[in-house]
Amino acid sequence: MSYVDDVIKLVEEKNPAQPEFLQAVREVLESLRVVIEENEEKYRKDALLERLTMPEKIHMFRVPWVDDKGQVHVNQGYRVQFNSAIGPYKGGLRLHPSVNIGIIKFLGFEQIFKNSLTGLPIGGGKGGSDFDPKGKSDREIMAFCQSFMTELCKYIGADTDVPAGDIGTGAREIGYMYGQYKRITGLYEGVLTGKGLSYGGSLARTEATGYGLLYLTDEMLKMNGIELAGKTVAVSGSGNVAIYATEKAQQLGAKVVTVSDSTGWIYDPDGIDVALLKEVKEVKRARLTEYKAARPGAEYHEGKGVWSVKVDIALPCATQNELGLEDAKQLVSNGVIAVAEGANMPTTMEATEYLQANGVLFAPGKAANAGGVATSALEMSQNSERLSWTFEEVDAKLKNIMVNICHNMADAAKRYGKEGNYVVGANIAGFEKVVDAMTAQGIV
Ligand code: NDP
Ligand code: 2IT
Repeated sequence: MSYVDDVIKLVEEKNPAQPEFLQAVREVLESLRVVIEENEEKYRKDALLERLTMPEKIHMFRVPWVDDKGQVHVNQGYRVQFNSAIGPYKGGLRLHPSVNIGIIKFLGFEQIFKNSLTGLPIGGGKGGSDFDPKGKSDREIMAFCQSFMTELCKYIGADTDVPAGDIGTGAREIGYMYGQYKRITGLYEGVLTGKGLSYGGSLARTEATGYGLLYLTDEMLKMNGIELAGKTVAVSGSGNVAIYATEKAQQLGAKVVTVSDSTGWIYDPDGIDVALLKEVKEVKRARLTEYKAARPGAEYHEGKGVWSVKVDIALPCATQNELGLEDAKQLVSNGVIAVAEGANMPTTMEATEYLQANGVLFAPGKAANAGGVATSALEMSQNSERLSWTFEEVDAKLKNIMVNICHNMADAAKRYGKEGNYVVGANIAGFEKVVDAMTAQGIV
């Protein structure tokens, strides 16, 4: 068997109950086949892929906290420090009841290549907890965050591991965690990104993932002779990534007609009202039914359905595996031109293959949503030099990074005879730098 097949089999045997992790490993290794085969003997001897698919360290810990009624709850905390070949571990913290070790490992594995693609010196990591922030009071959120950080602080630091936000972790949670880190360690350092502007946060970090997604999408369309302005767009999700993807798409002249959350979705034929969406989601932390209540021209539907709307561009920005084969078929039959992933692995492998086989431009998450972590790395730079840059400066750097990623993934695909296959291109471009650094640093 080939080395790639051997390692996929090994990872399957060792991680049988981690379907998302296996999915991510298969997707990456399958697409790296062309590169691995060129150096098969050397990589096998160095156990390169065995090392790449095994986290350097995994921390798992108990997170006890007390609710407003005095009841004690216990959650599981995680930090997976996957790969530090090119820089300190970097990646978000997900707070969602679905979180388990397999999901954190999939996210940490993706993060290695994504962070490499940014061109900035950051390794791959991810963490989080099965804590559910929904319906909790501010005090309960603070109690959880303080307890979580009381353990996590032992493993992180500005030069070792720098967590940030992800699903369920936004500015409020980062604030509580930062306060606790500082209280325990006495260090005022850039140990978390996504911080508030008054205590070391970067301008444009809030917007970065969504804006970056549109900068890359715009560039990918341009490379293929297509204009973004005037296009109709479906966005899923209504959190941080979805909101700022919608905002930038509309600034660039496209019309976003859908958003969703875990209970339902909105179809707004006049274009999503971003100010209203922010009010509902960022301020009130309410359901999308409130958006509909304030916007009579919009429709609200229970359950799933954003991919059934006829659009030119689809931007999945909610969660993993939210766009399956049937959705892909519907999008193609409605004439979709491009799909770009704002979320991590939102498209199943079958759906991705179907879209690509039908000529749809497809930008994988590790390239398309890299603007968030790239701007986190810019926040780290600003913290190190104890300065803050203007919004325009950060936004210009972000745009430049996304345009570079777009060309790098296209060029890498071309180099290996897979022109237009940006999944292969992004994986190769991300992999090359990590492998180079791992090889140079010896067997560690
Ligand atoms: P948020 O928590 O701000 O928003 C998540 C959105 O997705 C909400 O609308 C949420 O609905 C919906 N959602 C989450 N889980 C599910 C689910 N299981 N089923 C249906 N809907 C769901 O998170 P972000 O916007 O930060 O993250 C969205 C995606 O983008 C994730 O995949 C994340 O890993 C990825 N990402 C985030 C980055 C960042 O900088 N924040 C950077 C790069 C990638 P509800 O509120 O009802 O749960
Ligand atoms: O998936 C991701 O890239 C993030 N959640 C952002 C990570 C970061 O460190 O900003």
